[in-house]
Amino acid sequence: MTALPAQPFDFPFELAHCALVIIDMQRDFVEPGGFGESLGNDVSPLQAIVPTCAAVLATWRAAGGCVVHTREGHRPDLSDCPPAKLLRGQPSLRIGDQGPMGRVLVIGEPGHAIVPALAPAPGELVIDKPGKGAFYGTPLQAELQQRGIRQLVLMGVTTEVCVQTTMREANDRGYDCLLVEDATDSYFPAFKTATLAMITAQGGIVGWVAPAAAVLDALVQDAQIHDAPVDSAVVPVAKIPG
Ligand code: TIU
Repeated sequence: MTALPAQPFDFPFELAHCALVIIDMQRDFVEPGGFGESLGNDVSPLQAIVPTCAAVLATWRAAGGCVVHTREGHRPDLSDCPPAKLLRGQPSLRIGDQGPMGRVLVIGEPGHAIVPALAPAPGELVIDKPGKGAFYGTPLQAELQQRGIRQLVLMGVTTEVCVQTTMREANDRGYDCLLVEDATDSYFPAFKTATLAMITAQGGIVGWVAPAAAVLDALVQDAQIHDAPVDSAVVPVAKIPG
């Protein structure tokens, strides 16, 4: 066990039982012309976290940890999209409409893909989810159980929507969760700030929060404990761009 410095107190990190869960880093949320922009949002702040997510992902892979990617999206016939979600609000493009990156939030369309810098590697788990939480309507819990996972380190977007929903779902299923604070973002800065505060309040009622640098340090320490050196020539330890 490695004590990972975090709020509200150290996170008892065990790589062998911990999955890195990257939530919905899809072109539809992060790039212009997708679902996020169709809702009236400026997507540029979300693009800014990609290098930090990539640094944590590269080190996690080098350490041999379990990696999970999630993608929010729906079947082409939209049969898994409840009317309440389809008809919500007044977006310029609705789910399933044709946009510049194909049909919005539809599985297999260009906009549904994870951004190239964070593309899943062979053997990594990719969870397609119809809702905000990564456990609802997906095999995620069974896959984590098979791998002996008890802890989740989370990154991705958006902080107060799909990331926080997934953390709360994970809480109720018994997982300890840590959110990497500089590897998540919201279209609303105040909502990100509030979410980080909500997670750590009341003695970590939802979980822990820590910067990417602390996660990178913990990965190196875990590798030393288990005599599995992480190659510092390859791994950008504590060198997070931007
Ligand atoms: N992935 C995710 O957070 N889905 C959203 O729809 N987020 C918004 O903030 N709209």
